[in-house]
Amino acid sequence: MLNETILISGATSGIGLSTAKILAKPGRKLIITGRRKELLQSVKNELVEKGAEVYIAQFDVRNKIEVESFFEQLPIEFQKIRVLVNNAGLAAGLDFIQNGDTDDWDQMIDTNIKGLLYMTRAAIKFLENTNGAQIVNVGSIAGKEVYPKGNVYCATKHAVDALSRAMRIDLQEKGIRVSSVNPGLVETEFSLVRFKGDSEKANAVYKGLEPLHGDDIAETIRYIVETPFRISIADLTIFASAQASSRDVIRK
Ligand code: NDP
Ligand code: 8X3
Repeated sequence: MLNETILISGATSGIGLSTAKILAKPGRKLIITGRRKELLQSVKNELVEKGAEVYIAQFDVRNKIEVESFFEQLPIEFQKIRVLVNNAGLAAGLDFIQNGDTDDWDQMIDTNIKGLLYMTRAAIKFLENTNGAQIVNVGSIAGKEVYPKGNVYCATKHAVDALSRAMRIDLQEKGIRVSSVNPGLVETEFSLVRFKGDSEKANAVYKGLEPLHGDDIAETIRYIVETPFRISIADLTIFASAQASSRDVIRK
């Protein structure tokens, strides 16, 4: 659609960054968010080179006030949002429940569940005035299954799964389609963040297999976003070929 606006949370790296790059084209307006301002500025430059109009917003999705003031301050030309991609999220730590760090739990719950809720609630006012509106929630295979030491991260992604299904029902009358995209292993900054900068542990997650790339998930999101209005893609799970479930991964 010409002149449409797409809002992507967490576009400074990984899946969100790939999605922004793949969706960038002339006639499209992109709003990209994240906490790292310098990265947002450099991503904007790249997207503008591809012909998109871009608005960057630095804020923390955990902060309700910051989320609300971001939406209040949106320039008029970026207010006709057709698509919200709820992508910002993270895992913090990988520990048995009895050893879990409660600060890690707070961070995951506040980002993956509450942040997604704040973004969604505030965005609906804009989406409901736009034809063909869509919300794409980035869930995870961790929202469909659980695995050892994944406890709280898995719980947050199960919540995203439940919220996607609930939103699809609640927003049906407003004509807002809701899709859920659930990746398996994707090599991004995800594991580096989970292991707090320990690159050895992070690299081990993807050792001996070819994981998904951010672009693979971005292409799936592009497919959803560009699908005709009569179609509602409810739920997609995407694995690397070496993965068949959270716990069935073949490594060479
Ligand atoms: P990355 O760490 O590469 O990207 C995460 C993005 O989220 C960054 O842009 C980061 O921006 C943003 N973000 C994190 N916390 C906040 C916050 N509090 N406020 C605003 N932005 C935030 O990881 P991925 O690209 O892999 O992760 C994207 C999504 O995909 C997440 O929801 C993740 O759970 C999900 N996922 C990832 C999988 C994987 O294997 N990689 C598999 C399944 C799902 P900044 O740091 O600038 O704030
Ligand atoms: C990220 C994928 O399997 O590490 O959501 O939980 S996994």
